[in-house]
Amino acid sequence: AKASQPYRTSYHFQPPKNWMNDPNGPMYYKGVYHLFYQHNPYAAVAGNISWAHSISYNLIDWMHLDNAINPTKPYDINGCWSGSATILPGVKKPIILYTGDNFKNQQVQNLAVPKNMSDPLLREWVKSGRNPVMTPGNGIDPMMYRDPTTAWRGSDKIWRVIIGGQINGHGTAILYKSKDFVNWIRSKNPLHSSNKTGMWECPDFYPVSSRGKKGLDSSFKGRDTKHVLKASFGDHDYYVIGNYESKMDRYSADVDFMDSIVQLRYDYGMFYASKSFYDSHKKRRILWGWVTEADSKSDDINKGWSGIQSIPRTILLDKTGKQLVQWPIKELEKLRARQVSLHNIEIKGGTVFEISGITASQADVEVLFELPRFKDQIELMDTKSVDPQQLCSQKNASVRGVLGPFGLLVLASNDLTEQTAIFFRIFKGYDKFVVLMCSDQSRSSLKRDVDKKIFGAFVDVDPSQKISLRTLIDRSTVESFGGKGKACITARVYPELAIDNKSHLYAFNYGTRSVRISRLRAWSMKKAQIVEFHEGRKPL
Ligand code: DQQ
Repeated sequence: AKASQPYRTSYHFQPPKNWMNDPNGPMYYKGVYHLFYQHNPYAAVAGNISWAHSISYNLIDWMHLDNAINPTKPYDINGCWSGSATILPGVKKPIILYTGDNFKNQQVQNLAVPKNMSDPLLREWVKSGRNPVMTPGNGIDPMMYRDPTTAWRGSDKIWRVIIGGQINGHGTAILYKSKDFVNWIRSKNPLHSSNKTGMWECPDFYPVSSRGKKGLDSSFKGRDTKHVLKASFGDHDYYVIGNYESKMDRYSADVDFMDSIVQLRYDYGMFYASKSFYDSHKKRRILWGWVTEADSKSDDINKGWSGIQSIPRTILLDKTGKQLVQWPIKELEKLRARQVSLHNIEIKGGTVFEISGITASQADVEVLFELPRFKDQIELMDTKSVDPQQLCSQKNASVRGVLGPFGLLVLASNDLTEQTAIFFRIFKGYDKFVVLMCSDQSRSSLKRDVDKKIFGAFVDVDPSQKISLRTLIDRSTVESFGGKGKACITARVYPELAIDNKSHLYAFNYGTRSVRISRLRAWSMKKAQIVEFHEGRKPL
């Protein structure tokens, strides 16, 4: 691996080296957070997939342990693929369900449990003698049958789990039930399916509260809850919100997958194969997602690593009930160091100014924008039929409008040759004003062979109120939250000039009208402690 590592992140989770993809089996168990992940122990490219394992006490500082599950058996010899952990009540023991790619390259589902319950870190895991516990058959394509969710238990005490699949060409959440977690019976009907999508990878299914700010355990039953179903396909994590009726195991989505132009995604940038878990300690639901690289395979081999995890996010149902809101976990704030603040500053149309005094390559920035009064002078847009990503690509950061683009230029070189722009634009839609959020990577690096695709999303906020933006900058990662977490966009960038202390942060407004920053706070971020375990190392 390269000695100089300008792109290695400082506070996003990464293995010491080599390939990482999906987060697996996240859980909180007896004071310890566990994260497993898809890992190639031998190279910075996909292959030899095993379950690597790390632990933490705060979800920010991590200790890497030995792999928890390796491909060793006929039923998983071609890879130990994604899966989830469930904490069995009563005995209070965690159990993992994962997909094995077997000796015939068929996908089957397997169990693993901790070898030694008195080890607080649960370092060793053993596979069940009953594996595989679920196998394809009866209309299931053995190549499209994977990624079991955390199980949930109905009032009938029966466990349920869904497996991602494709049946008759349709994305499907295949449902299984079990009394003892070992003998699983496939239900006649899937929990849900869609004829508008293909294969569903890494499904997730969980309740969210329509009142209050607490997360819910996967088995929670009670009033004022909705259920979220997430599926990963076409490079994105899409979700629907709906009602789950556990007696009949019927799920109905309020607005189904791909049914409207509003296709809800956790993140409108790079974020895939995510998984959530219920943190019983802090009563919240936390989401992890895999953020892949946007550079080339040979760059990855050269760097010696590929893939990071998003900052864990708390997920709640928005008060409209129509979407989720996500926010970086509170614990991240402990890494905030030097702070700069600005109040009530006007940014005239066509201007840029530098926000100095912090390490711009490693920062947490929160801004509140306030717009002047406006009515009809702004651009009309048929926002009901336009794809926000396309809109951001056509109207990138250099295209001037009336209200917008305004926002931040991050990981920018001092002459702005390199810059990643996260910004808003306001349009007049049919019946209301619409806020577009973009993350423009097109000028992020002088390097070729890097995917510089632009990302975009509509943010369901009223632009006559203040518009908030939080951006986490971490060397090659730009993770942005618009409208207090109503729209998230994660991007990977590889500047050549704007690295380390040559990296700058700016605020800009290329609209013709001026806008105000009613408040801006930016912090230098410390490095998280992400270390390798060895006997005798003192706990974090
Ligand atoms: N990654 C795993 C599969 C899953 C895919 C293999 C999603 O289980 O479907 O590494 O990224």
